[in-house]
Amino acid sequence: MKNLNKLPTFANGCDSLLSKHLTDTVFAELKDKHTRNGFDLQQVINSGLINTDSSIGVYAGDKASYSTFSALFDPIIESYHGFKKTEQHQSNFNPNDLDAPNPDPENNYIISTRIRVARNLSALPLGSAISKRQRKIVERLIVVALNKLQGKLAGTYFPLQGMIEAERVKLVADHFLFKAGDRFLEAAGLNREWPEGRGIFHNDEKTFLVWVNEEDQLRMISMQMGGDIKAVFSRLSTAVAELETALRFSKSDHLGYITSCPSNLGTAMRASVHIKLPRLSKNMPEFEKIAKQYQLQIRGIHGEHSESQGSTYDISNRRRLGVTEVECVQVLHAGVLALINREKLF
Ligand code: ADP
Ligand code: ILO
Repeated sequence: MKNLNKLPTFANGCDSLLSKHLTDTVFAELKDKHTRNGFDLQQVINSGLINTDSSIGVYAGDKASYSTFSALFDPIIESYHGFKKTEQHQSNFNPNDLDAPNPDPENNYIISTRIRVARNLSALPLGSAISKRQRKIVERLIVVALNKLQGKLAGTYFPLQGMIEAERVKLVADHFLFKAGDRFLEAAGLNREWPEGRGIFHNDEKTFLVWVNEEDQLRMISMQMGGDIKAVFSRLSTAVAELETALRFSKSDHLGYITSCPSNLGTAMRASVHIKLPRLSKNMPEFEKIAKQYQLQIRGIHGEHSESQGSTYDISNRRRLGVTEVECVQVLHAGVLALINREKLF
């Protein structure tokens, strides 16, 4: 891609972290830089330039993007996660340290719980800068590792290419599979040669799933109906530890696990519940106030950038870097309890 020659302007109303942090000085410092994989500033910011409704607007093409373009990534990372460039990320994925009894044992509010982490292989570029050949290698390495899983985690890999369309649509509608054609990923170069090299692995019960070569090379997902957050966390912790024995994931002491989007750095964990809040959701300012207090994000039930349906929302931890895996989930648990308690008072 060609380097930019002047500071891009952002449409009125554009509120992305990119538009806030791409100042004249930062632009001048970065405009001629690129990583060893040839990833340049145009590629870092293209998604945010095209999609002016982006909340973040940047993607990394490789681990080196975070250092080469640190003048832009560091302030974005600090704004999103409240994590300073002098800090070190800490991890704790031990379920014994999680205190999370089911906040809704009678199943009145929580429909389902899902926790995912993103990972990328350390030897290869991230999806925005990867070649078609390298993407196939990534898929092969991951499938070999997945095929070694045993017991309840054992399952089958289904490549996207050749999948029956009705089956794909059903997997998406049932919240198991990623959507096709995401415009944010498209502009970031993450959809090149779609659907080649992409696919989904899942066990028979569809409680453990792995997305291959979507925004990140792996999205490992544990999910089940109801609000047993600890069971979901424990399953994911076991699965990730097993896969980590077979695959070398990209990480750094400072940023934790390396991901395509800076919002996913660190734990790369998004822990969510689908929750019905018919009364509280009629009072959005109060709903949003409680979510903000617990640093939770509110999404629609068909994922990011989707609308809610029938007063059911996707509630998840917003911060992923500078907090441990246990803390991400502890925050979700506390926030969900607070939301349920408020809903009961109406
Ligand atoms: P990500 O979790 O990777 O950030 P999305 O927000 O796009 O991605 O969500 C991916 C899919 O996971 C969507 O179909 C969404 O509805 C589903 N999902 C998220 N949280 C839950 C949940 N708690 N229960 C069931 N499905 C969920
Ligand atoms: N690039 C999009 C999405 C950012 C956060 N979400 C994900 C899936 N990485 C934006 O800036 O709104």
